[in-house]
Amino acid sequence: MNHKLLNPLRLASPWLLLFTLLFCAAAVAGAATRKPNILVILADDLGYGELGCQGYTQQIPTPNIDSIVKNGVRFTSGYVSGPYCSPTRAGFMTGRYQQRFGHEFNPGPAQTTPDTVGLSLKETTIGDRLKAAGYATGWFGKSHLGYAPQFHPLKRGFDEYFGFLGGMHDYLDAAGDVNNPILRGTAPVASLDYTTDAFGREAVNFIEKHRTEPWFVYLPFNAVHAPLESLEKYLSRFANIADTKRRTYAAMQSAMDDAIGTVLNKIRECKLEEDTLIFFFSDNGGPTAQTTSANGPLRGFKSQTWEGGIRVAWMVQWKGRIPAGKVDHRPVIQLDIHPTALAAAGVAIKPEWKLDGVNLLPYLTGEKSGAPHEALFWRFGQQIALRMGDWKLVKGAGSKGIERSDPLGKASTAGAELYNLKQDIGEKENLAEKNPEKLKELTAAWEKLNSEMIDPLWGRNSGAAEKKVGKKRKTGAE
Ligand SMILES: [Ca+2]
Repeated sequence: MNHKLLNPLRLASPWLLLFTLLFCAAAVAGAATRKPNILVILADDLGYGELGCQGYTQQIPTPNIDSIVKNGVRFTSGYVSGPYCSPTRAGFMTGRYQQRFGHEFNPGPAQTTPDTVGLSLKETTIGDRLKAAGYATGWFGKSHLGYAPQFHPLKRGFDEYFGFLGGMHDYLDAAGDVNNPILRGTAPVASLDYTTDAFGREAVNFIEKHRTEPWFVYLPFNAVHAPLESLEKYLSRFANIADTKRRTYAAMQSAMDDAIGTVLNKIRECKLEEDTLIFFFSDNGGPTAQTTSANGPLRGFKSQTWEGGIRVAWMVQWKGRIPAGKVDHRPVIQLDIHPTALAAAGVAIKPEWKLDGVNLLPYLTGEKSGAPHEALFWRFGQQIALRMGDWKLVKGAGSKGIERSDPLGKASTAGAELYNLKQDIGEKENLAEKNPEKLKELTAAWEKLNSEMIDPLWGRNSGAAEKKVGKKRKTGAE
């Protein structure tokens, strides 16, 4: 009896062991080759100086955003390719300088924007490419890349969309502007609690739904863009701030940090932290006079090619894959996110895509030393800039911040100033006369890049176009 019973067991054991080993090996291999999730968090009009981790204004705690820096790398010279909302978003989406395809300025409000104005259909988005690589793709928040149906996020590589198509939105009223409603897919939603909470919640739900497959979440908050609106639950945190405007701004930034916390917690809860590459940046610098959003030591504001318009909070996290708690002073730009995400996803980057962005992964891991870019380029109407090493060539606007008084005309390097940002982060001392050779070198580099760009396909918003929106809430302008 025993003999007969034991025999099959004796036979079964080696097979069982073999199958167990094969199963475990397959599981390990599967885990190692799992494509990482990609999370891109974009703040709107957040000044360089505002977050706790940036080390300047310490008035508004941002523990959740700061945790990205604690777990990853903060770039002190992190840039965006536009000093304004839509151009920066076009650059991020394509990984290319937006002036290559004429997207130099914002589309205007829905009522005055022609159906042809939006992110060029000749361009391929990061959503298109990650979707083709098998990713579930979700976009939760602002678009600002065109209103016509062909520009809708669902047509640009995204499976799911919840947000609005204009440049700004009421935080509390879903239908505050019939021309720019909050949409689920393409259908206006009936109610809204608070855009910041809602966008975070939608991202969390998407991650939960797709936890077992690779996903890409693009989370562009309208916070902390105007209008200044918040909820009592956030305002009550800042009872110590007497100034109403500043208090409301603080509440908005705090709400955004909370919403980001819910997303990061969901990733942790799903045990996906080591499988998720996370980026955070702002689309342009702070318009301090309008919202109080401050740019720390930087000169200038949103809409300018001074550092205050284009240098932003910029950080990346990939637990277990890139260093934690590191501060990196090498210049990077939001164009880099596109190729970096693709490289992480195992997508081979083709030269014919003509990306301006650089895959930062080897620079983050230390595999490559040196600077990712020889030079960074800006053109915004007649404002120009170029950064090369510690040096910056710049022809900036006046000192007021958002201005629409730039005369039309071609940009040129005539009269451009020269600064050494390592010694002079505030762009106070123009060194052009003292360093004619350096001025010449940077001018030549700007002219070369500029010769590759095309003229803007549409002009800068005019005040007149905005007035046409009427007294109801302003929407698409900024
Ligand atoms: Ca913006």
